[in-house]
Amino acid sequence: MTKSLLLFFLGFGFWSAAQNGTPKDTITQVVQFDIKKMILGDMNGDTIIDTAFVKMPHYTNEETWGDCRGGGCEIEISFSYTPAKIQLSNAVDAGVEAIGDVNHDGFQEIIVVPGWIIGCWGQYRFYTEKDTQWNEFGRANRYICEEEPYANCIVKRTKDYLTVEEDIIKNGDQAKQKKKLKIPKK
Ligand SMILES: [Ca+2]
Ligand SMILES: [Ca+2]
Repeated sequence: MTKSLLLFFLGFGFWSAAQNGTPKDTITQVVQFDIKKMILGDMNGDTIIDTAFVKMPHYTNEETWGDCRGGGCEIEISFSYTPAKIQLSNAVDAGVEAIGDVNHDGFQEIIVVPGWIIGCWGQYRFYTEKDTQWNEFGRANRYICEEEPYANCIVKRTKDYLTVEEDIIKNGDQAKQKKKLKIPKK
């Protein structure tokens, strides 16, 4: 058994065990979970539901947030249907959501949202997969403490562009601002 596969099974054990209890807060979750499983729907059109696995670091100890074991606070996201992976640095958690087949190549695009220990301002990062590699094609600044589908940020879809809404601070108040992301060619 390879090391990463072993880690996966260990992580899945922690994840399963944690499902039986009730995690009190996100800090507890990060410490307990090695791997978070996220159901994405059918990503590649083969009618099989696909899954993302978010491998999250452990803290060196619970008193020192921001210090992660094994070097840095890094996330690796792997998928059930493709060998392509996404690596994020300066993150201790991440969310993944499918947003439909934006460029009509038969595979859904995704939004990935890296999470840090504290703070409500984050980024939605848009990815498309080509030749078993994930490529980022845009970002939107978002207030991430409100739980909502990531796809809510997309206000318009055309053949060439996604129009997304960013959260900004304007004259001291939270406001929205539109941004156009060019859709990558298939
Ligand atoms: Ca599938
Ligand atoms: Ca696509």
